Amino acid sequence: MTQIDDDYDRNGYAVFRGLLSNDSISDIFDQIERVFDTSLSAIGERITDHAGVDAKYLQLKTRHPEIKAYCYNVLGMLHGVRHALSNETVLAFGRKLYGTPLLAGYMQVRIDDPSDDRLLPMHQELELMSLMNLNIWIPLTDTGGNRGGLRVVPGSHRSGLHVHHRVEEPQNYWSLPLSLIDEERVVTLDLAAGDALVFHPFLFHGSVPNSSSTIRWTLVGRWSELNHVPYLRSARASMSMDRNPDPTAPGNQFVRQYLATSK
Ligand SMILES: O=C(O)CCC(=O)C(=O)O
Repeated sequence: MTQIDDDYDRNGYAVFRGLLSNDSISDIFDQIERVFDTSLSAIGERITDHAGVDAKYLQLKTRHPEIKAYCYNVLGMLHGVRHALSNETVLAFGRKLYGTPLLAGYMQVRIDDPSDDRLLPMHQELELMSLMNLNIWIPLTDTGGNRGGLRVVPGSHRSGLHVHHRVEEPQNYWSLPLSLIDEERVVTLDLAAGDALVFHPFLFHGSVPNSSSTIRWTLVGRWSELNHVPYLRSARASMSMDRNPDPTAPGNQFVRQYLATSK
């Protein structure tokens, strides 16, 4: 067993240090900036060449929030982003973990500016094709300290699948019940740009506010394994699972064994 295997098994997450080189990170930022330049110039906004990617993002966000949202949707499709989130070392780890080929799920670039308008509460990673998946979170800027990042509860992946409910704060999103979160066990991860965090779908995790004056940039990807995919088990199943999957729904028979309350 390697250190990565051991960490993942015990804590529900592990870190591949220095997975992306500085050159790869620069290349991804260049691609992101090209997306912003394309929109800015198409809508007649002035582009200051050396403004940098942060300023261009904030320019769009302040002046054209709808186009900014469209750019956000497109960034996860950039080839540099897909390439980084399909790193062979990480995927080999996932294939060994689950013993099946992996299905590509939602890939995104997260942009957390100091307004903190995208913070996620503590949750498990659900609503994917499979109940079981490998999640990859790669900061493009150093995290921890006052730039915030991700907080997790080590070992929480062993507690099973929990019911989530919708909360308005910090964002209209799904949250684990607060009573489940023992704040004394919460760890804020301190990762360098280019490190890759891999984590189990049941790991309790959520955002840490960005109290710096800079933007936190992160790549996030999800890979589903094949053995817990309702869509492959019933012609009446949807392609993505529900946030709170019903064990009696088509193709969901396996869900019952993971429900936290059944333990
Ligand atoms: O990066 C963050 O702040 C949170 C990301 C996260 O929890 C997720 O994508 O599921």
